[in-house]
Amino acid sequence: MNLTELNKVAQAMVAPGRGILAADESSGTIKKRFDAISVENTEDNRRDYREMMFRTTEAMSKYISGVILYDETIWQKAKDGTPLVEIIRKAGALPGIKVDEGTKPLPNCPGELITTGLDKLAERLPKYYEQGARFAKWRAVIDIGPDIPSYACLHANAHALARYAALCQAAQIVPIVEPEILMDGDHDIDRCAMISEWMLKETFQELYYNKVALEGIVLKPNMVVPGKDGKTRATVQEVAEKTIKVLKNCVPGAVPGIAFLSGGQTDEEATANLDAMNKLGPLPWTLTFSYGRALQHAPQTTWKGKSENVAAAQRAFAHRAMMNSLAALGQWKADLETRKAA
Ligand code: 5MM
Repeated sequence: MNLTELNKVAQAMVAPGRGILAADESSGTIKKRFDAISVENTEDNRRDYREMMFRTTEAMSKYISGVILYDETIWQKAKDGTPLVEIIRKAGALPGIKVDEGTKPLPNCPGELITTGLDKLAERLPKYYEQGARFAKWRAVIDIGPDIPSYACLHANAHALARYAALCQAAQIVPIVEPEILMDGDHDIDRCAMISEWMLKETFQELYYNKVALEGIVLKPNMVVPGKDGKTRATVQEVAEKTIKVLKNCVPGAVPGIAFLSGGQTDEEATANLDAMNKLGPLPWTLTFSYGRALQHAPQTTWKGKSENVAAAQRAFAHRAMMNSLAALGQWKADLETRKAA
């Protein structure tokens, strides 16, 4: 493992004012997104949609540091025959790859999930490296309920994250470590804070036992928010303060950066919360975005699968990328949202 190189890539992923586009929806998830805009879930439509974002050249080169791809996409070529990874690279962003293989029920733990994909991962990683991937992603999914999560679930998922991260670093690939506490449920923000802290402590302990070099990872956590069916909503300031408190208690300063998931927040909530956290700085790590839905909702609903909407959808994507870039610098203002690209 060349840690200097891994650290260079991790630093580039969280470079000031830049963040990650999570475009790694599995075929089932992208189907849900396409169903919502009445687009058929075909390989060509998935390619055209993603090509449209990757060709939003200015936004990609100024605001996007890397793109997380699904296995299908990393091997795909654009309509004109250019590999999609080449388009991403030419725009100045790094290609990355989702390597987990989704979740399965965790035995003896009703309602809880374990992320799969460790078998054969050591053999898959060099192929992705050869294809241009310089970072990878693995997501652990933790649900909050009256009796969950259990210690068994947190421990098993943290262990899998650490095993994945160690294998990535051995293959000279920076692992994005994503322990996601879901927003589903009616729990309050303090319960989310408590479970987030527990999972992060568990994750960093497992990373330590598996000898993962923290200088060569990027952490992708949830923000600390109330469950989406909870009675009490939280203010932006409260989300920012509680998230930073948890992160300061759990994440060593050796980690180059933290790139949040949006987790079902609205586009503007995800931007405002990130901005508020950065305004609380200076912080030990760079804080940026690695959003899927909060970057793609606007371009998706503008595009609707129609070629005549491509330019407007690219403007919508560029706008969200710019807003989140400003938030990553703590320089976003709500009134900038009204100057939306038409
Ligand atoms: C883009 O969605 C990713 C993949 O989801 P599936 O494996 O369920 O198809 C997801 O892992 C994503 O990278 C993160 O959760 C961040 O996305 P959001 O939408 O939460 O910002």
